[in-house]
Amino acid sequence: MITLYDNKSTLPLSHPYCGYSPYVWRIRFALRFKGLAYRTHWLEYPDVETIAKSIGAPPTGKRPNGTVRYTIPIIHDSVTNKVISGSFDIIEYLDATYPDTVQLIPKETRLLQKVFEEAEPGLIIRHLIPVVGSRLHKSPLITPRNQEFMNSEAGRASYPPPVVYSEEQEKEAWEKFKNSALGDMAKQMLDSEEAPFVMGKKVSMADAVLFGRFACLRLLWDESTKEWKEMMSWHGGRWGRLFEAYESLPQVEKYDG
Ligand SMILES: N[C@@H](CCC(=O)N[C@@H](CS)C(=O)NCC(=O)O)C(=O)O
Repeated sequence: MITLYDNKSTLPLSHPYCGYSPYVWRIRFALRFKGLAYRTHWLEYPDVETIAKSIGAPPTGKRPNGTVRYTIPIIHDSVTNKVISGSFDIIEYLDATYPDTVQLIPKETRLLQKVFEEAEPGLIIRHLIPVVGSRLHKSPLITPRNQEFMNSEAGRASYPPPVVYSEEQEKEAWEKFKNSALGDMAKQMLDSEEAPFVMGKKVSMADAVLFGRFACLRLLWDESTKEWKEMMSWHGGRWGRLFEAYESLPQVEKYDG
């Protein structure tokens, strides 16, 4: 069985949306499409490095001060006894280890998938910062230890500083997120009810990247909110169809806390 290491919110551990890391959601997306069962090992940010080292997960980068940075997602696969970190590497590992499952990084598109993943901060995140900026840091859904991490220097590699934006700035940010970030992208994509994915009918890593970002927003704007409903209806409902494609698949998550 695969164990996925994820960061918890204050929601119950059995709640399907307890985790909110966009990068971990990429893996949940991949595992669901691949039909691979997994359980979650919940942690909080200050535990990531200790746990990563204890299970032999490699760091995924460096902090601005030059020290190594350990991140989630991490997976441990008990079948192969391998531990992998970094969302791209994890999905590539899953493709290679389970070749009969849906391949999210088809070899001939590897560079394109990688470039898309690396372009995401410029395409989406920069527009999202003022949208979530004020809310995220004070959300009661963030555990106190995670709040502390997010407000610390170490947290800067994962989170923007806790700037408070005016209502006007937030409104403008939503428009830019909708029209510049997602709208410009949607214009370049196939537009058909039967083809909800970046590559049309074929799901890939690029969809995991987009899905992950929306799934992270769902912590702040859950499905009952006007914001979520609007997001899912934007651009002909294509983001909604991406979620429907995921939700329509059998659950592979084992919620044992
Ligand atoms: N390139 C990594 C990035 C993962 C990442 O940034 N994870 C954040 C959580 S959203 C993290 O673990 N941050 C912990 C830290 O910076 O100490 C991936 O794709 O998996």
